[in-house]
Order: sequence, then structure tokens, then C-alpha cells
Amino acid sequence: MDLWFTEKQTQDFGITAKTTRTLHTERTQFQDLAIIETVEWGRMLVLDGCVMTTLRDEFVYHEMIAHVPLSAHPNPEKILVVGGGDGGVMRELIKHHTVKQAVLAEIDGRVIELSKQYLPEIAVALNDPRVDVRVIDGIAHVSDRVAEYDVIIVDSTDPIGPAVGLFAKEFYQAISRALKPDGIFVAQSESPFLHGDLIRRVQNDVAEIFPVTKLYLASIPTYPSGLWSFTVGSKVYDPAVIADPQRAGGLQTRCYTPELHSAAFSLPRFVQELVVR
Ligand code: AG3
Repeated sequence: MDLWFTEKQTQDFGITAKTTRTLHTERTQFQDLAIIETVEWGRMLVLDGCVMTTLRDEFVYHEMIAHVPLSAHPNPEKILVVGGGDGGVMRELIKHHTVKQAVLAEIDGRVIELSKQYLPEIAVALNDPRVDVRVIDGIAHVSDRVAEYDVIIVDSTDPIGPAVGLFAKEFYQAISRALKPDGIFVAQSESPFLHGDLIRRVQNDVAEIFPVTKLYLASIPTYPSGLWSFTVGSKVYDPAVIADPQRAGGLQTRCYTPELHSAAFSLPRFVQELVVR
């Protein structure tokens, strides 16, 4: 018997994957969570029916959301990840020898526990001594902090349900306060094909708060449309420029390279139009 999982990515379009096994499903305090085995992409984490990550293509997303801001910063020591309970962003950012402490603020403890159990390749870093895992509301944590972090990474779900507040201008303001005077922030910001209005709005909001605002892209086959965007706000450094070429060049990666770092900021014309202010 063939069993298929489908994410309806829009009202009229979806992605479908043949599955061999459902490893876990539950309704957590915050969302529906499933971990399934797919033939093409390997194990897949699904939240509220949306593909969060798969073993086969997760490296692109996690490397690109972590290494671009970390490599643009000359000395990233203290990092905050909001969301990201699967641990993939943490695994990447502790590859930077400058990092002394990385705090994970994940609201849903079940994402952390089940990722450790079923996705150990992604969750490996969650037991690293430099990583401080907290099951807390990232918005409250950020609002409490002043000039504390060098880099803040927002690894959220789509802007519906528990993640709505992570795309709000007030949150970007709080992030700016929580960053040191030369801090950098990056957030996943959905697909230029499908969420152009959101990208435009987020770019405008971030640009009203941060002196440098940019967008970069990566190709992530299991996300809606396969083309994904990241929005960066920076107080001082140009996020497209690598601050320490030796550190960036020495990273053990499968996707990120110093050449790709700058290339990721070269946008197709239809995407450039979304960031024109
Ligand atoms: N966070 C971004 C997932 C967004 C995908 N959206 C969708 N499939 N509709 C992923 C978390 C990985 N650490």
C-alpha cells in the first residue's frame, strides 16, 4: 500500500512525499507534531502540517541561516536562537570557535525532546556545554535583555499560530535592544514566489530599525516553491561581507562557502523588487 504525506503549501498547490513509516504524532501544548519517514527525503519533521526539516536537505537551511550572520560578524561570542528546537542551527553555529555561549529559546519542549529522539543527526549540538537550552517564550526572553547578544537568529515556523509574534515590528525592536551595538539579526522570511507581501513588509519594518537591511536566498527543495529567503538586520557590519575570511573558509560545511556567502545576496530582479524601499 502506498502512503503519501502532502503539505498544502497554498490553497491550490502542495508538495507530496511517499512515506514508509510514521514514527510519532502528537498534539503538543502548542501545535500538531509529526515525525515521518519519507522515501525521497528521509526523516521529516512536520509541525501543523508544514514541513520543518528533512534529513536530506536540512543542511542547506541550517548552514545558510547560521553561517551568513556569524561570518559577517568579526567576533560572535554570545548568540541567541529563537525557535529552532530541532537543534540544526545550534549544530552549525558552534562550528565557529569564537562562540562562547549559545542560548536556545524554544517555546515547545516536545520539539526538542522528539528531535533528540528521532533526529539525532540534527539535534547533536543540544548537549554541547556551550549550548544553553531553555524551554521559554522567545519573545519574552528577547524583551528582557539589553545589549547582550552579538547575533540573534530567528528560526521560526510560518507566520501563523505560535509564530505570528516573531514576524512583528515590536519584536524586531526588542531584538535590536537585545543586541550589542554592533549586533546582527537574521530571520527566515519565507518564499519570494509565494510570500512577496510578507517579505516586503518585513524588509520595511527591519529597515526602520536597523541601519543595514538585506535579503539573501537559498534553495531548499522541501519548502514551499523551493526558493527561500532570509532577512538580515545589522547595526554596523555589511552582512554580505565576510569579516574573518580564515574562520569562514575553515568551516566544515556541505552547502555554505565564502563564495556562496556573497553570491546569496545577488537577487533575481523579481526579488530585488521586493526589497526596494
Ligand atoms: N523553519 C522554517 C520552516 C518554514 C517552512 N514552511 C513550510 N513548510 N510551510 C524550519 C525549522 C528548521 N530548524
